[in-house]
Formats: sequence, structure tokens, C-alpha cells
Amino acid sequence: MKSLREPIVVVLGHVDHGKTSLLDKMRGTVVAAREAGGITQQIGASLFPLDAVVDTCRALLGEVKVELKIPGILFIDTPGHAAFANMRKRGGSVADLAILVIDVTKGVQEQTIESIRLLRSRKTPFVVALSKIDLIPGWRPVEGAPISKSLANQSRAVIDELDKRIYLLAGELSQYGFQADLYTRIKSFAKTLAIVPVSAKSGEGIPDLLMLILGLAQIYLRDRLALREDGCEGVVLEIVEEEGMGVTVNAVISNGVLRVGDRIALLGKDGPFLAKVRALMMPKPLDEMRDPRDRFKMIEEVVASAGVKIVAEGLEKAFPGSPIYGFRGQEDAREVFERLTAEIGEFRLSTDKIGIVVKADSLGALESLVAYLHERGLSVRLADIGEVSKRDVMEASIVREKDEFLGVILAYNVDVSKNIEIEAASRRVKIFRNPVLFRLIEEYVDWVEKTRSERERAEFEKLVKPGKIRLIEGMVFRRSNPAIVGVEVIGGVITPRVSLMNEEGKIVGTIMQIQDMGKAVPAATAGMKVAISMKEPTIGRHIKENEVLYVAIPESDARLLSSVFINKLDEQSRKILEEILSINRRINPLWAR
Ligand SMILES: Nc1nc2c(ncn2[C@@H]2O[C@H](COP(=O)(O)OP(=O)(O)OP(=O)(O)O)[C@@H](O)[C@H]2O)c(=O)[nH]1
Ligand SMILES: [Mg+2]
Repeated sequence: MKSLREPIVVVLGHVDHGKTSLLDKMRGTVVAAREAGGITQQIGASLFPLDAVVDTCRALLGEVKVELKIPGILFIDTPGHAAFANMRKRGGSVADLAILVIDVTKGVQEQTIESIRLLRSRKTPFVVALSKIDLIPGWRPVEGAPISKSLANQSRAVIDELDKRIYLLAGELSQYGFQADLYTRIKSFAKTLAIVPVSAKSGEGIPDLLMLILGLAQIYLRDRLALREDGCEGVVLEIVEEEGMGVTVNAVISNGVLRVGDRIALLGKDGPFLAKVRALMMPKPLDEMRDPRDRFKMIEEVVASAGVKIVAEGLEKAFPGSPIYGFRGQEDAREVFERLTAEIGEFRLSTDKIGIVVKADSLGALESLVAYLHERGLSVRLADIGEVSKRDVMEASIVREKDEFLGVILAYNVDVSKNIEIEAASRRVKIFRNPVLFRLIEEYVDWVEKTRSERERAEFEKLVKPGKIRLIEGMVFRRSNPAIVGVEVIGGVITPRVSLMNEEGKIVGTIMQIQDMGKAVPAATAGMKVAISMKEPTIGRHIKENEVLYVAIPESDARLLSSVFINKLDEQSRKILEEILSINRRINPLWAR
């Protein structure tokens, strides 16, 4: 029996950057390098035997020294949305290593960033496969060649172009805390992230990529790969209904051995549950398949690391992303249940906190969402798997009454039915949806900021602003009832309905109308010369030509202007506000404090 398991290598990256193509080509390259293929296609994964991988790398190095006696490498492809890559197990990721695929023509994109965050938070070692290099203009492909040999065949201009793109990519990656470089220039792989140019079309760079994966396994995985002897652990990739078998689970067994007849514990809607394994299945190689429906062969046991289809009663309850613990014998069950209960409690929540409602399609995604929110100091009221329900809307609506910014639902990759949308709209509960996890959070945070600042602006608009005017000599059109006089706005703004005070702080009247060139205007600002009308004063008695007047700001407005909104005032208005404050404080030292 083998004593080490295969490292699990997850391939991830932005949609269409070439993950599946790269794996396909790697499979083809490795099969071609050896007479007999030996690669087994598993559920959601492919198992590459070590000697086949080493044969492929030989093209690169001559003799390859492999100290770590791993039996092979298990590669897992992930679909475009990275939540699938978030296969969690206690204390880390199911992935031992990862390949982050980045399209050389596109660079870092949204799901690339998501993948980087995921790998960083799980501390998963990885390499960057800079894919589609054959698309660099002028590229001359050398089928299956290691990158050094391939570069020797390129023109100066092409090499410079590739170098430039690697340089730009390294710059982008540095924003996420990674120092990265072309792998041939790297001295310490523990400190620098390796970039390997590859093409899934020509197979160039694939020997390099495989060699690096072997190298990383040597550096990082010594202690991780010991194969458990009792029971097994794994993770649910997908819940799939199969004709004639009922609901099955596609899973990765990441350690130990699972046999038909074993019991497995999984997480579902009602917490942990047990199921007895009725059958285990693997895809048949193409040439053994007689009928397209006859795609699977039954196996008696599966040894980690492996992808496998599990048939058992009750699997429709399982959550995608659920951990799987398999065991034989009675006594284990309780301990496993406790472990699962603790595990789910870490990210599936139902509380009475004033917080956000979060729904996601898998445990991994849910966990990331809750973690992102907590990182930002936002509290979560309810976090669960599955589509958005009426209860979710009710919960959010209760929260909304206390805090409108927290009374929302974040829905990741789950359905929101028309009815629920209507219900939510009628309760003014906002539902945020986005296929990229961190974008979902950003969309929500942006909304909060935007709404807050709009509110603030509206509140600011309502306040009476500072203004200072001077009565122009010889421009008294009417002395009283109403007084009409020409004024110059020295600074700030005046509007109809604001009261004016003199330099002693005494209110002299309220502006009825402002006219500019004979037309009523809604405001007059610094520098403007306008006519104003006021009912109360008599010019010459209460106010005089040449006199300076100020807007009489209500005390509560002055308090807000001089504190929260001080930055919204321009320099001159701020100065006038100071003058208004000091006039009032001569009468009442505590005014607007
Ligand atoms: N020229 C060229 N085209 C490539 C290469 N790799 C992938 N493509 C093309 O890019 C497209 C996307 O490739 P996929 O392998 O399906 O990408 P993916 O990352 O698996 O996409 P999702 O699974 O949808 O996230 C396909 O049209 C491929 O033919 C490459 O190295 N060179
Ligand atoms: Mg794909």
C-alpha cells in the first residue's frame, strides 16, 4: 500500500483564461511522453502518475531528481467562478497546491483577484501559468517545447513583448503582496511567485509547469502528504442527479480510504447527517464505454487522493462544499458529528443581531462572504446556503427598521424568484447579487457610501449658509415697506427667506426677493451686485448705505456647519462663518458650541 497520497493541485483563474484547455493539453503531453498513458480521468479530476510526469519533464532537464516519493499528482479543474476552488477543510484548503491561470492577452481580471485572495487566505502555495503565449503577435510555436527552447526560436521583438507582459503582470501581482518573476530568474521559490509562460495550443511551457509543481511539492508538502490509515476525509464538489442512481455526490477524497459499506458524515440543511455508501463510481475510459449512458464503472474502494462519485441514501440534503468524513465502526460517529457541528457553526449563522443576511450556493462561498464582511467590521444576522427565501426578506426587513444599511441581503450564485423580488421591493429590502464574491461586497459597500453621502449632501443643502453683503451707496430704490436696495455680495451666498443681521448681531430683516438686472433670482453669490427687498427695515434708520450685513444663520445650522460640514464650505465662506460665530459669541459665548 502507498504511504503518501498524491498532492491535490487545483487549477483556477478567470473565466476563459484557459484552465480546461491547459489541463487537456497537459494530459495529452504526458500521455505522448510515455508509450502507455496511464492517466485516469476521475470525477472532476485527473490523476497523473509520477513517472509519466517525470518523463515529460525529462525533455527539460535530462535527469529529474525527485526526492519526494509521491505516487502522482491529482489535478482538479474548476469552473470560472472561483467559489468552487474554495474547497475547505479544517485549518486550510483541500488544495495542496494551485496553478493560477492568467491569460497573457488579458492580465489580472476579477476572478483572478478572487483566486489570489483565496489562495492567500488559505496559504496555498501556487504558480502562475501565463497562458496563451502563442497569441503574442509573431510567435513561432515549437510543439511541446520547454520555454527556454521555445524562446530560442522567437524573434527579439517577440521576446521583448513577452518580457514586457511579464513585467506588467509582476507589477499587478505586487499589489496583492506577491513578488513575482519569470520562473527561470527566481532564486528562492519560497519568497518569489513563479510565472511560467505556457500555451495550451502548442504545449510550450508544459514541461516547465509540471517540473515546478514537482518542485513546490518537494518544498511545501513533506508533512502534508502522509496517507491516513483509518477512515477518510474529503469534500463535496457537486450534487448531481443521475439516471437510475438518484442523487449522487461528486467528491474529492483528500486523505484516507473510502470503501463501499462505509458510513460518511456530511453537512446539510439540518446540520450534520450520516449516510451509508452504497456504491463508488469512476468514469470509464472512452474505449470501454459501449453506450453513452454507461459512463461509470463501479469500484470497491477509493484511495486518496482521488475524485469519485458516491452513491448513498439521502445525499440530496448535502451542501456543495460540505466536508466529508468517512469511517468504519460505531464509536467514531459522535466525535465526527461534533467536529462537523463546530465546523458549520463557524460560518453558517442564525442570530438576532442587527446585521446583514447572506445567502450562497456552497459552504466555501458562504464562508468567504462572512469572512469578508467581518473583516470590514460588518455584522451578519443570518448566513445560509440556498435560494433567497421569504424568511430572509423578513429578517432583513426587521433589521432595516433599526439600521437601513444593514437591512439588506447579499445573494451569491443563488436564485431569487420573482415573488421574492416583489416581496423584497415592497419592504424596501435591497438584494445584492454578483457572480464575483469580492465584487458583491464592494457593490454593497459602494451603495452604503453613495447613499450616505447623498443623504449628507441633502442635509447640507437644507442648511442656511454663511453670506456677507454691503449696501451700495446711492442705490436705495425704496426706503421702506418694503425697503429695496442695491447690495454687493462680499462672500458666501444669500437667498430669499434668510434673515440678515448687522455687525452687532441684531436682526434687521428677512430677504423677500433678490433681483439681478430686473429679474428675480434664487441666490446671489460672491461678487454679484443685486437688488434685495426686505419688509422690516427702513433704510437710513435701521440700516445705512455702505453698511455690512451678514446672513443670520440659525444656531443649530451654525453648529452643523462649523463641525460635520466644515469641509463642504469654501475658504471664504468658512471665514465668514467665523465672523458670524464671533459676532454671536460676543453676545452669548456658548453660541453654537
Ligand atoms: N490560442 C490559444 N487559445 C487558447 C489557449 N488556451 C485556451 N484557449 C482558448 O480560450 C478559450 C477558453 O479556454 P478554456 O480552456 O475553456 O478556458 P477556461 O479557463 O477553462 O474557461 P472556464 O472553464 O469557462 O472558466 C477557448 O476558446 C480555448 O480554445 C492557448 O494556449 N492558446
Ligand atoms: Mg474550464
